[in-house]
Amino acid sequence: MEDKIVCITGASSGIGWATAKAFANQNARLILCGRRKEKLVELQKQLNVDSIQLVFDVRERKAVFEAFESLPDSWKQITILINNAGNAHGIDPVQTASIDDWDAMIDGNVKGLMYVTKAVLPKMVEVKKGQIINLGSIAGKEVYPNGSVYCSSKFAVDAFTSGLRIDLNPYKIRVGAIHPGLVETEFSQVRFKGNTDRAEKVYKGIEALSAEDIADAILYMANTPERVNIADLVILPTQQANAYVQNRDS
Ligand code: NDP
Ligand code: 8X3
Repeated sequence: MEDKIVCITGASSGIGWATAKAFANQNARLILCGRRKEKLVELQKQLNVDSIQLVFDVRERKAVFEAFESLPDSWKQITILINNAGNAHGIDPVQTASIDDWDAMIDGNVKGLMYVTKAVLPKMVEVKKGQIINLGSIAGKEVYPNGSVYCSSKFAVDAFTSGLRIDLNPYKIRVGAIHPGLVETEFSQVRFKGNTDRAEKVYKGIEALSAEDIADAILYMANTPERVNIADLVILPTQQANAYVQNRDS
């Protein structure tokens, strides 16, 4: 990975953070993105590789493009883009859910991922080389109760990934997605707006996946020979059968 520039959105926490560490262990050069600059600084201190940070909100279209334009020339040719930034906000039936939560999920998980892709793509297309790995979810394969809009956002990531793979086929750019089940990160803290009791219940009685489990899989996708494109990877905890069937220890 020494000659590779890997851009990770949502590097300030969870899966993105673990992925940055996994790629750093392989000596990749890293572009670390997120809104919380202090977290990115903390991460950079733990990495022994050349890295740079881009602080922006993926929902802010102008900020996304300005961020990538601001990269020094020696960082502009991104080899691997990991579109990981995203979150769930709330878990409610449509009739009572908050529209602000919907906006946060659709604008961040869907439009934000598209903006970042659009900002990074021209250089990949120019050299006919690159790889894009999107973070979908089991929630983008099956809908679960009270998750209609988060699930919609991840179904959109799945569809966008498939479409992008078709569009980029002439350019030999690899496009794939990874769809985890329950991963224990800050995800549920964000979903339940800091209500730790509700967040902890999500992982009670189940050995959830770790962020490192997903980082390992992302690294695997990136390390396959260039003739190989892992297009779609669903990863569940052993105690989870699908988006809504789980075998919890009592
Ligand atoms: P975390 O909450 O731990 O991390 C989310 C990351 O996304 C943070 O680094 C956050 O950075 C960034 N982010 C969120 N919103 C924005 C935004 N508007 N602009 C820029 N960055 C943003 O959650 P996970 O690591 O678990 O989630 C990572 C991805 O994995 C998400 O796309 C999520 O949907 C997906 N996923 C998670 C699963 C789980 O069970 N945890 C399962 C399946 C998929 P900051 O706040 O600094 O901006
Ligand atoms: C995160 C997994 O099941 O909480 O995408 O939606 S789930």
